[in-house]
Amino acid sequence: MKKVYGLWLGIIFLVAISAGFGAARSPAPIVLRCADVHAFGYPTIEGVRYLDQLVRKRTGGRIQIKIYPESSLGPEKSVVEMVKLGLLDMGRVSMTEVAEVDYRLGVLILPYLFENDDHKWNVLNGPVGKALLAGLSQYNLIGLCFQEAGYRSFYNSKRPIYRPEDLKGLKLRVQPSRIMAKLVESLGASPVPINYGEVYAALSAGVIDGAENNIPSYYTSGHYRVARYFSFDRHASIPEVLLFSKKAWMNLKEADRRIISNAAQESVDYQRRQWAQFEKDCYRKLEDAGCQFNEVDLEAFKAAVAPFYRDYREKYRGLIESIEKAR
Ligand code: BDP
Repeated sequence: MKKVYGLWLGIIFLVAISAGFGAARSPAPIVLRCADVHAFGYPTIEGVRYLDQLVRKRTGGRIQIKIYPESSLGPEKSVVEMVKLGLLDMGRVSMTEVAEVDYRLGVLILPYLFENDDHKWNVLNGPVGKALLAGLSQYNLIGLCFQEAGYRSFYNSKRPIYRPEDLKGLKLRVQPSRIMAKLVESLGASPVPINYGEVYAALSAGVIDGAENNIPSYYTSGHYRVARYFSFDRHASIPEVLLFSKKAWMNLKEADRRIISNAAQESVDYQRRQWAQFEKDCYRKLEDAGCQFNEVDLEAFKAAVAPFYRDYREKYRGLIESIEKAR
């Protein structure tokens, strides 16, 4: 009898504790969910993890970021949609996907737009970059910051590419983007839009011959195993962007928003350093794996995209000129 009595007391005690009686409990933290297509360890995610650490520290743990890696919440297109609708708090995505929502951002994915990294970061950190991020607000998105994503080049399973003509007839995966499809088409290859998470299967099945991306993605996606020719044409340096849902943003206190946006700015330098190291490590591993790298005839590539570029110069009148001035 005594035993049963004790058991009941124990249960009542546990229930009381979990209901919060008798103890001063701090409110549950705000957990912001953030999607990424990459795995932990990839510099985009590491940038967001650094941001999480800063935000936790500065809010005494009241606000935290939980990352959902490896497209676990869906492809980037749906992530952008979910963030727009306020169904998801944050998404780290490629600028290419956001340019489908806000066409002005498409200027940043044009081929050979930036002369080098300094030029690129002058633009991204300067008035043009700030205005482009701020413009996202009309699409219910808050552009928190850019991230580094190196240079994208073509790779395929058939042959090394030295000149644009070598691309003729190849079926190449592009990000689901009108601009990227047009670019590949203008170079004589057939663009096949496929979500990032599905490219490996398409390459292995021979549905496509190749794709284009930076060195870290070429390595971590495993594409190098099925497409061993990587040709450094460096046609675009497309920044990553960290998006916040405007709906979730408006639910935060002004002071917390300031903490998050300042911390996001601070995370950029960290992310860029991570990128530089990661890119080197991936390149070494790719060489060890026997991938075939080659430089291309850059002048021929620049000449080949010139007509394409002229069309967009019209479309992005003013913007391109400001970007060129920031050299
Ligand atoms: C990677 C970007 C990622 C894109 C992917 C792609 O980091 O955001 O989804 O390219 O090609 O470099 O789709």
